[in-house]
Amino acid sequence: MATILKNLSDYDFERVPSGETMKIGIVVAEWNSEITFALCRGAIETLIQHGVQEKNIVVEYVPGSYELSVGSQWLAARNDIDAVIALGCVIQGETRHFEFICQAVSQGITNVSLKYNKPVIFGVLTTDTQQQARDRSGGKHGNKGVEAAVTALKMCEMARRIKS
Ligand code: RBF
Repeated sequence: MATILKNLSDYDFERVPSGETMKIGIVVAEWNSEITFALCRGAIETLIQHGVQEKNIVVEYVPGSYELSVGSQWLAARNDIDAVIALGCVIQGETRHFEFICQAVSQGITNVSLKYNKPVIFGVLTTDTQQQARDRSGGKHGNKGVEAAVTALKMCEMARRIKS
């Protein structure tokens, strides 16, 4: 469904697995921190609502979205972490940095996920404007951090079921 029609915070609460026994890593880009810290708050609140214990949420910060790949890799490499959520915000500027960063981080976290055989969730907003990013980090289109947290819990449950 196109994002414009979807509220990123809308989901069926009952269909989200319990996170009681799960340990989740979150890596947050500091670039556009007004947005990314709001994504992080949304993710943490959602994880806690679904039973993840605060001590089982590990948050680390990297300078920008480009660094999310290696930051995710360092967390994914830890045996005790079930899934990693990568949170960033890349806003279209006047240069081609946007394309390079988006391409690098999307490919990078996919590689980490496949290398470590565990979920690494793409919680990166890629928008034309700051306002579009605000709308998706707790504004009128919800919060992508919430969506990322729900995705992490669903994928953790699937991994445990299939891999065990
Ligand atoms: N990082 C982001 O997370 N979001 C951005 O919108 C963003 N824009 C950038 C624009 C330019 C021109 C540059 C040089 C960097 C930008 N970065 C951005 C930072 C990037 O992800 C990375 O931290 C730095 O390039 C250092 O590797």
